[in-house]
Amino acid sequence: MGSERREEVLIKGSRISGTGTRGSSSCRQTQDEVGEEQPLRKQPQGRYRQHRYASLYLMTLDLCVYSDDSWEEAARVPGITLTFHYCYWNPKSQHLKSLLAGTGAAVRESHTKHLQPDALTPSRRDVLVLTPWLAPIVWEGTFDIDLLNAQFKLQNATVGLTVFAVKNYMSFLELFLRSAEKYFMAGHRVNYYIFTDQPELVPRLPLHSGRRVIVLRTQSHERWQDISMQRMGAISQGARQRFLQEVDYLVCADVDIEFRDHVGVEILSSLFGTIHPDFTAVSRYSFSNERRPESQAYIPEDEGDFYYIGAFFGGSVPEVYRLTEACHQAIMIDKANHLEAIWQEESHLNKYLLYHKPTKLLSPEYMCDNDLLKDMQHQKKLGLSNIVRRIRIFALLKNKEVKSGNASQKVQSTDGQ
Ligand code: UD2
Repeated sequence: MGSERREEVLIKGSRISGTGTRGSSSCRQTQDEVGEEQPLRKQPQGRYRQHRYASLYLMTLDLCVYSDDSWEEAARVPGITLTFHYCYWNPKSQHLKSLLAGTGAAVRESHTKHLQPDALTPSRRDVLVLTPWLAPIVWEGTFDIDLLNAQFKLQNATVGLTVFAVKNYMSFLELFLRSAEKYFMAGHRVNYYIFTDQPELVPRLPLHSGRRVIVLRTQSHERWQDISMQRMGAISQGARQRFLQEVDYLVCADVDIEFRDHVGVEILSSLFGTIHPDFTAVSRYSFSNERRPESQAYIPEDEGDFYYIGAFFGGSVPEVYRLTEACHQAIMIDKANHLEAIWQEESHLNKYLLYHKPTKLLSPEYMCDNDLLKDMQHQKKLGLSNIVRRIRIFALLKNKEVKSGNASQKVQSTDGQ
């Protein structure tokens, strides 16, 4: 992480860093990477390479002309030129050739052996595996990971994992990264996007091939609530500035968690949320939603499907951009009206997911907390079976001082790392 490579920048008032390939020239960006550095995509060769650079140049001009820093918005501006640039030259566009990429392999892969699904035998009888809007709920026993991995490889996709480590929450980052290297998207390409106010403290860890750490500077606030809430705006801005170009999926996580078991491509979908472990089997009347009608996060008592945790959600980059931008705008409106939702951005996330149904839900296996763990141990003692069969992600306990910003926490992995 040579300081000579670092260039600090200011984008729209808040500090962020990166090497956006498509930012307007008025936006200076920073990239600060640790660990093994891998080129994200194969570099285009020969004529195509030149065309790509030419197109980047033209796109920059277009963005300036439309004076709009939102690529999505700019792409909607009528005009053949921009559409042509975007669709023909953008490496992630649905060019005919790229649409066909992998189809040959798909025919070959169809010979991969896997168990035949039985139309008359449900994968689990003890839990809901499909919502009324036909989104699968991911539990152990509902998927075949080898089959999913083979399908995912055909997409040639990269997954981005965003995490915030601000102030003394930096103490959680090493375990987060170490455990993610072990269990998160093992065998696949991953970009870790670490938002922090202390880039120099980001641990430099050995990474598996195809995985990189990208450090993005973000603001610190006095109140933990503001730090937690600002994540929506920062992720939305990051999506506009670089994630859309660099990764296919985004997963957004709290830092005070530990990956304890496999978390792979089974979680990916256009838009996914995770069922809060404390609200798995409770009526919607008991959900911890915002109940003040004046707030943008308001949900009436007789509405609500599931209560989603703010600590783990994601989807395709455009969908995560829509979600985070909508939540950010709602937070800003509340702020202007001197309101803060009961569970900050988690309340806004729940409002969004109520009216924009997620295409996949993750069971509490993907965010187990101490209460659930105790319940599980109790069930086991009684000789009863648990609906949660594997703890994949564990929300770590924090001491009060960490939350209030007065001390950092000694964080240790369960497997002694
Ligand atoms: C819950 C949610 C969390 C969020 C929050 C909103 C869980 C497991 N998590 O967590 O996702 O919706 O409620 O109230 O239920 N952070 C810092 N520095 C700080 C404070 C926060 O980096 O000083 C970041 C960090 O990534 C942390 C996240 O913000 O994981 C959420 O903050 P928290 O863990 O203190 O919030 P908590 O436990 O109330």
